[in-house]
Amino acid sequence: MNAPLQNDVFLRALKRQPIERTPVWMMRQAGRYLPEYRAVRERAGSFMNLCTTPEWACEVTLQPLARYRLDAAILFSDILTIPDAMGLGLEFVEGEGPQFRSPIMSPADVDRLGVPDPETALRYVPDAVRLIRRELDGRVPLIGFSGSPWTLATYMVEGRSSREFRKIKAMLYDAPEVLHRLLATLSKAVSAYLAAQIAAGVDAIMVFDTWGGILTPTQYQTFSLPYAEAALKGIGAPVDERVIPSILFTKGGGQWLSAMADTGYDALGLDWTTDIRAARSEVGDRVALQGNLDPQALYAPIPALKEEVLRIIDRFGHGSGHVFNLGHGVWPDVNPEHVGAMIEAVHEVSPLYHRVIPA
Ligand code: 1CP
Repeated sequence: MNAPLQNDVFLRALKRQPIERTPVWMMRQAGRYLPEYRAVRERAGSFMNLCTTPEWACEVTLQPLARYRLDAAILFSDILTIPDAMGLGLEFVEGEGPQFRSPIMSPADVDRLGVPDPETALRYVPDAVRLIRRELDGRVPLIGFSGSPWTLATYMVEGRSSREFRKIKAMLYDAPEVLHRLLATLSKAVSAYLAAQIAAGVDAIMVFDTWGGILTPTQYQTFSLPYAEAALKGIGAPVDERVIPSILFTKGGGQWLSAMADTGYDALGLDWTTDIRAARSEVGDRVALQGNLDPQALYAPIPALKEEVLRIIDRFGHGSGHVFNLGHGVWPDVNPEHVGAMIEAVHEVSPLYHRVIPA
């Protein structure tokens, strides 16, 4: 059993229920900008050791909470655990990012893929969730996550990080039916993976569609959005009937917010290129919004940084339905003091935007 939550302002904001201030957390909040993360990473020897050892994953998940007044913790893991469990062989090469030993090269490779059982092949993930939940002891909610089927497919077909996405685009144009088969398998894998994280105790889930924004509008509606929707629908209701809010983040997805708002997710993540006021008027009361400080604003002098924080809170405007975050992950060379100043600024200015205005 999870301890009752002492701070549920994040969950209430996702459900657009009344709150007294805007909640704040940060994408990649556990990571290389923190010296204490780099120290544990060094001891673990590799990034994958960190992810696959629940005690280490737990330790780094909790690190940013010891420093900052954050309103949520996010499971320390990676989106590429699913393709790894499908047998692609994930490696993190120093300075080069993730790579697969056996990427998808042919239709036969797609047809060989199975849906990994999260309690066996990915056991370390629900194990980490259970441990983190115990150690958090109800302080703040824990976010579980997955990559979207489309974003996972890009890594599996490219075999590594990419700028041009030549291989996955070639598959999209030359063999769309093969890509659809891959995405269908991935959406089942994502559903099972998220369901296992929920059963292990996460309080909310987020789907990262980091590369949805490289698609044309028609391609996005064909290859990304329907599979992100299917992944959510496939989770099913948790056995204990808890309500688990969900967030969909498409980097570069600002022009598709209305379609995204009709998929069943409770909230949409915004990158920094979208005006949050325009986004709010577009989605209306269908979903909450999360974001969207330019990650580079963390390099600015603190007064300029605080001004940006205030500008975003002010442009969202009065009332619930906003979770403050960056528009993408924090960069590794950011000064941790600036992260602290950003979080404190949200605590300082946001209560004004949640006062009940007398009729
Ligand atoms: O050496 C190291 O310490 C590795 C750096 C690192 C970290 C800290 C990687 C490799 N992954 C992570 C953790 C991580 N990744 C989290 C942890 C929780 C948190 O604090 O937020 C999460 C949620 C992710 C998700 C993730 N991994 C995404 C989606 C979000 C996003 O940033 O767009 C993606 C695309 C990845 C792939 C990945 N893993 C790691 C790197 C460097 C990358 C990006 C590669 C690329 O740019 O293509």
